[in-house]
Amino acid sequence: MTRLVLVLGDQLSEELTALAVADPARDVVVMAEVLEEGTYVAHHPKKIVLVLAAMRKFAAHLRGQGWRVAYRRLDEEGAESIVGELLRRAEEFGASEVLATTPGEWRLIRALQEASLKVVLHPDRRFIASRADFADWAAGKSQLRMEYFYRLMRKKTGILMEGEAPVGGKWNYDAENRKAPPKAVEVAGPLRFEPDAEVEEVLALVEARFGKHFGALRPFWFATTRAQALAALDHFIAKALPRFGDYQDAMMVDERWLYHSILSPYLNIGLLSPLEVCAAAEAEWQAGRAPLNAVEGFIRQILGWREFVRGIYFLEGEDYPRRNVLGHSRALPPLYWGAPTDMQCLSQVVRQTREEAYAHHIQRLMVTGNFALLSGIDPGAVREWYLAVYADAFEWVEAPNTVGMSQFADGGVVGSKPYVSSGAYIDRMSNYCGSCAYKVKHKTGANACPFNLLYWHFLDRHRGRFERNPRMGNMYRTWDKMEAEKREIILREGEEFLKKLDGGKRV
Ligand code: FAD
Ligand code: DLZ
Ligand code: SF4
Repeated sequence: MTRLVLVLGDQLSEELTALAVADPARDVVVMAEVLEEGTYVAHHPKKIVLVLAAMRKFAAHLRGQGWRVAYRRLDEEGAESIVGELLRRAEEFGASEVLATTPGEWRLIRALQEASLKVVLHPDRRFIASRADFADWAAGKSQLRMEYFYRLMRKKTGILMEGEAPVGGKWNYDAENRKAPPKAVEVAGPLRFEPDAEVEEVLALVEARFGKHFGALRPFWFATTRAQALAALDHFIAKALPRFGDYQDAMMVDERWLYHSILSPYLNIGLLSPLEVCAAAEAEWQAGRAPLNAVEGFIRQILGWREFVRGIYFLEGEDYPRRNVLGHSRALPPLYWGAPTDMQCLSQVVRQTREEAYAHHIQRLMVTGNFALLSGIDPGAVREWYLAVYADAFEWVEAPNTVGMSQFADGGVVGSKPYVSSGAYIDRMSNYCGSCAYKVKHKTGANACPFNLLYWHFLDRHRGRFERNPRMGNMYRTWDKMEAEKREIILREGEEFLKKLDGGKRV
């Protein structure tokens, strides 16, 4: 009997488990563009185009390989949910069983498990650590730290290893990866691809259906095939990787890419595999064309962080994305949706997010994330924002980064302390402050950088939770040493700033 083989929009890989266990002579691949996946959050239009265009091209690729593919385009007759489409196709093909690769989101896993159809979920093997590997590693540990998991992944893959030891004698070269912004950036960013007729068709469709979502649709230049994604990988490895390490944390006015790879959208929808990306970077070091600090720093993000956060997402369970241990409840201010702001750092990051569906890690963590955490914004609203606005955002990777790393809403599962800073950190790592209406060196007063006020406001209001954290004791000692009058002014001005934010006023 015919079986259906489900391939989701972020499962565009030939080595997908559901394809491996299916039989092209007997089974039908089901792929479906559905309204529900485009609107469960209001995804950035560029992200929707990326997913739909890459889905269409992957379907053609599978047909070329001999698969029968039942593909539903959004403007064709059909159901508006994945499960609805499966039911419709089951009837059409007289199928009663679905082979699926476990989705990267609890929402969809539950929908498939609850469908009135037999759905067999196979593990997603496109990761270096399986869910079971991660659970075994985590068992019995009171604290899970990325660094130790990363070492295990290095040993498992043999990447940057000499026998049992790390090459160069150190596991981690992070200390060499924190340079302030360079004078100029020598790479013109990622490889861009002119939309072909098929992408143009999707652009028109997305404009008509999702035109009101936050984000600029054009210019659209993402890779939409594996061949293009491989070309983007080669471009990054040759042009930007050697300097990736040095400037990994730097931020610059009107410089969107610096030496970052912009490969996460391709990794996350399956056009590239994590291991091939790491191997390409390692080969560049072996050939003497990229230094170890850059290559190790880059590989750590993928072999370490990417695998670690996925492990956390599945280990922690379905409620994880909704955690809120700090009890934050403030509404997300309109500036996150592009309302004008005088804060240059936020203005730069939000503008770039709107135009490119991209911001690099430190922009997400130390600008938009830091501001939301210091201001006490509801982490649920923050999570929805990140899930909507970035082309690489899928819940398994987005939630631990947002709820955990950025908002500390998980109480310390991902990070041992909250990532908070005053304006001084942003000033050190960027050139934003020089052109800001606020003064980063002012601690109080009308022009004081809001991060300077909110930083102490945050520490003060969460004293009970963080005072005894060994990594935060210094901060409290500095606060306590300040004159009482100054502390009072900071707290009062911080409060006034938050009132302004709540009132929807420009900040
Ligand atoms: P590079 O700087 O070139 O890094 C190389 C690769 O490492 C990335 O492509 C990515 O695959 C991986 N990587 C780096 N950091 C992380 C990380 N913390 N977690 C997982 N993988 C990582 N990444 C996503 O892929 N999807 C998300 O939805 C997402 N949401 C985030 C939300 C917040 C609040 C924060 C702080 C980070 C988030 N990240 C997310 C992690 C990181 O910001 C992006 O992976 C990175 O900016 C992607 O750009 P890039 O490809 O140029 O990365
Ligand atoms: C993100 C996305 C969008 C916008 N649209 C679709 C779609 O129409 N069909 C589909 O199969 N997948 C889509 N996706 C990706 C899914 O949302 C993703 O597979 C789940 O969130 C699980 O990670
Ligand atoms: Fe951001 Fe403050 Fe610097 Fe302005 S002064 S760019 S608000 S950190």
